[in-house]
Amino acid sequence: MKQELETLHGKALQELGDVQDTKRLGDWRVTYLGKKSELTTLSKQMGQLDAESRPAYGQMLNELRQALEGAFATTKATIEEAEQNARLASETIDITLPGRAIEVGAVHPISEVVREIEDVFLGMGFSIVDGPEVETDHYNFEMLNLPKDHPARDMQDTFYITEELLLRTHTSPMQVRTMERMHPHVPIKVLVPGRVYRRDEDDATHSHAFTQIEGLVVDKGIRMSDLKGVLEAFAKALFGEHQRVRLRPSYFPFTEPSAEVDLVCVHCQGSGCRVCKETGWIEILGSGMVHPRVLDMAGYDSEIYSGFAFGMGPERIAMLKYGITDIRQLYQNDLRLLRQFAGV
Ligand code: 2U9
Repeated sequence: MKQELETLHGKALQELGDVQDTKRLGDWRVTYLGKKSELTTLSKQMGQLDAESRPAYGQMLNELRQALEGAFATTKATIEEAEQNARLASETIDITLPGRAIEVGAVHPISEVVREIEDVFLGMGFSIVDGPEVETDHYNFEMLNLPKDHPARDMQDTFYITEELLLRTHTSPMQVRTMERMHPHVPIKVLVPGRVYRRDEDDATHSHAFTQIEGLVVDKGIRMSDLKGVLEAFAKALFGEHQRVRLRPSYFPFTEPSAEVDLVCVHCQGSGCRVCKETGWIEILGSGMVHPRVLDMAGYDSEIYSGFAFGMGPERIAMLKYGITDIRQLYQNDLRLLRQFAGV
């Protein structure tokens, strides 16, 4: 019997010596230490032995089990270490390789100009409001003194969605909505930036979708000199303290009187050049005193209240500031252009 156990011991150790991986190690354990192993079978058969030889045989079985379990644990540790080393070797990363650079975006020149303009007017106590790009004929035209048969509607070719719904042609409907919301309170001082749409052929200076910033001030006793003072402060903040503005008579249906606002040419400082067509001045704004009919329609009695309004195109200002000659460059998202504004 002792011989039998020694043979089993020898065979088990020899097989264990060939085991190289965890899977086969598990199989080995089942074979030599498992419930159906020879060793377990022999242990179960102990009862058939006579009482005298039982203790010695039992001890031999125990010793064999301990020896096999010890050998198993040692091999297990060796295999696991080898497997771990192999894994570490295959997963080695080269920490000296340079990383992939993160692309840093830039604020788009139009957004940059809009932000700068917003800052200037926030500094003068204006609030910023925005509103829907799909508007009603009522707010986009009727409330701005542009009834259906008004010839000035031709000035703004419109994208209609239905008879009554359209893409706003200016941000002015939002000023009307603001007056309706605020009435009868004063003062109103709002700035309305946003996208607007016109059925224009795109060319170097026109786009069917562009950005507008309009402003509105309503209070008792607002005069044309307030308009000029605010716009001159704006021009100085955006283009430098040396700036001056010049008002020229104009016409808008929603303002009376109306005025175009010119800046001293940012290119030649007024001496005359190609940019200003030798006039020394560049037009950057439209403006005027809010038409009494517009005030009355929105609920502000024009006998008591008055106001001024203005409108400008940030694309045009961005083109002047950055020397961009074709408005379409502002919409093409060409990274060669946009990258130049990183960090501005
Ligand atoms: C209300 C009353 C009056 C807004 C105004 C202009 C003059 C103007 C243009 C400038 C270049 C639009 O972007 S542009 O094409 N705008 O010249 N806009 S006054 O007047 C208003 C608006 C709302 C209730």
